[in-house]
Parts: sequence; structure tokens; C-alpha cells
Amino acid sequence: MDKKRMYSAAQPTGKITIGNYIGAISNWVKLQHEYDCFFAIADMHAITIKQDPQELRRRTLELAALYIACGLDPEVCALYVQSNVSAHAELAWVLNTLTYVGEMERMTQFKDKSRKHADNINMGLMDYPVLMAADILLYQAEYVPVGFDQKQHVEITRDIANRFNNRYGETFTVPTPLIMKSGAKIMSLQEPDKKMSKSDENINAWVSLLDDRDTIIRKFKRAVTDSDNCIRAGEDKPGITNLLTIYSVFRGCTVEEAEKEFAGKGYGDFKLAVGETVADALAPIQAEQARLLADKAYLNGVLASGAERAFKAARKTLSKVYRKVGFYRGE
Ligand code: ATP
Ligand code: LTN
Repeated sequence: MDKKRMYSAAQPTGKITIGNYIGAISNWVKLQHEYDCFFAIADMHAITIKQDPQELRRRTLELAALYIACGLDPEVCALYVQSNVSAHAELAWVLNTLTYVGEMERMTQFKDKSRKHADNINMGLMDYPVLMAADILLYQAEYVPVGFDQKQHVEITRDIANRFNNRYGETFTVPTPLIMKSGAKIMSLQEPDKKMSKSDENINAWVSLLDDRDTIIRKFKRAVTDSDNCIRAGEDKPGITNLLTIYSVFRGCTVEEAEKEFAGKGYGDFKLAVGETVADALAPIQAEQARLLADKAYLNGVLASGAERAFKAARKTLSKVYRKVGFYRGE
């Protein structure tokens, strides 16, 4: 039986955090053999916020290397750069005509980013979810593994797909967001009621996959918790719950097992253990990324063959769409 399609992407902006890793990339690695996977580097989404061109190019390659270093196998899944496949922009245009301005204005991420970047509320920022819908629908993806913050965007993708199917006849697979029960929302180490975000100006709020050992341990030591000195998960203890979640992912155990392991211990010892565990787990990823970045020819080859695979799948859907909407193709 053919494998089901899976699609996801991350933006080559800022540092990739352990939030991105736990909420998204580590799940892609686990699922890559079970599904027919396409994973993109969303550079077209990235430019909705001002980017330095040189840096964007550098970060794109670094993210490609990081995908592979985290365990994505380019022989198994298609890894490619979004802007290398022009069908994304083309389908987004068509989908724009099925999307209402009002619903884009109501998107949580649009509202947040408009507040943060009040001097640059551009059309791309508002259209971001439509481009994301085009990404997903081009590949007829059934599943989209993302962190919790992207759920609303996958839901609007479902609405747009249904609208198109109703107006023009069955064309798109309606995708389902795949959001893991644990780790879909890793919280800031400084304000544990806020999502860990790589664009947070307080560098102690997040841990990058590329932070060195001392930095990682220091950031966990400074993590904001509470004062009752009891290591258990619970809604009343967002800081400790977050640390237990992070620990369990990198240690490969459950949150309950982690709670048992640290029963009766103090916060200081616990935070140090979390820092050391994360640093130990990230060291081989960092070494592998550095090794890959030294072999640019290999990375270019991976991205070129990924783009080719993506182009073939995308072209099929785009031709179908153009036919359905009535674009003249020579008759
Ligand atoms: P920013 O935090 O600057 O808004 P981002 O990290 O959300 O950016 P991406 O790099 O595109 O943007 O995110 C890639 C994936 O990581 C998405 O699936 C997103 O849901 C997930 N993700 C991001 N932050 C977290 C987090 N704190 N916890 C869990 N998953 C996350
Ligand atoms: N907006 C996403 C990145 C992204 C994406 C996608 C995720 C772009 N296109 C398609 C899933 C499917 C984010 O995580 N910030």
C-alpha cells in the first residue's frame, strides 16, 4: 500500500530552538519512515519579516544541515527550499481568491507579529497562512506535524481546501494537523506562561540547538520556576512542568518517570541535570551539522534532488488546479 503523505516546514529565521526541535523536527524524524514525507525550508515565509539577504542564504543552508544532523534522511524524505519550487507562489495566488481578508486579519500569529513589527505590516505577513495552505495542498498531504502555535494555520488550510473542492470539484486532500500530546508547546525559560520563541529578545528565554554546553547549563540554571521545591508536573507549576517535558524528551523517558527520578531532590540539582542532559544530547547534532556544512557540494546536491522531487509532485496538483479554475492552456 502507498504511504500517506506528510508535509511540514520551518523558517530559516533566527536560531532554531529546542522548542522547534521538540515540537516539530524530532517528530518528523520519528515519522519519516512511516509516511511519504516532504520537509521544506520556508524562506518565502521568512521574508514576511525583514531579513538580511546574505544571512537568509546562510541560514537556509544551515537549516538544511541541521535537518540532516537531527536525523532526517534525505534518501527517505524530500528536503528542499520552498523558493526553489515556484508552484508554491503560483498556487498561493489562486488560493488568495478563496480567502477572505477578514479571516486573515483575525489570525493570532498575524495579530502578534503586527504588534511586534508595527513598522512593517506588509501584505505578505497577512497572506502568510495562504502561502502555508499552498505548501500543504500542493503535496496533497494528509498529515502536517507542527507545534501548537501552527494549529490555526492548518485549520484555515482545511477551510480553503474545502472551499476549493466545493466550488471546483474534488481536488485537494483535506489535511489534518498532527500535534503531539507532550512537547507541542515548549515554554519560555524566563516566562513559563509564554511560548519559547526564537525571536524573544531575552536570550535566556530560549535554548538554541547550537548553544554550547556552558551556555545551555547556565540558561537552565537561570530558568524561572516556583518556590515550593517539589518536582512534579501540573498546571499550577508551568516552569517545572516545562523542564520535566524537556528533560523527558532528551532523556527518552516519560514525564512520570522523570518525576520519580527527581522525587525529593532540590531544584538546583534538577536544573543542572536538565542542562547536562540537553547538552549531552545536542553535542552530536552540533558536530554533525558542522561536518555537513563543510561539504557544501553534498548539501547542494541534497537540496537539488529534493526540489526535483517536490517539483514533480507539485506540478501535478498545479496543472489540475489551473484546469479546474479555467485557465487557458492551449486547446
Ligand atoms: P517564532 O518563534 O520566531 O515565531 P517559530 O519558531 O514559530 O518562530 P518556525 O521555525 O517556522 O517558526 O517553526 C517551526 C516549527 O516549530 C513549527 O511547527 C512550530 O509550531 C514549532 N514550534 C515553534 N516554537 C515552538 C515551541 N515553543 N514549542 C513547540 N513547538 C514549537
Ligand atoms: N509557518 C510555519 C512554517 C511553515 C509550515 C508550512 C509548517 C511554512 N509552511 C507548511 C507546516 C506546513 C511555522 O512553523 N512557523
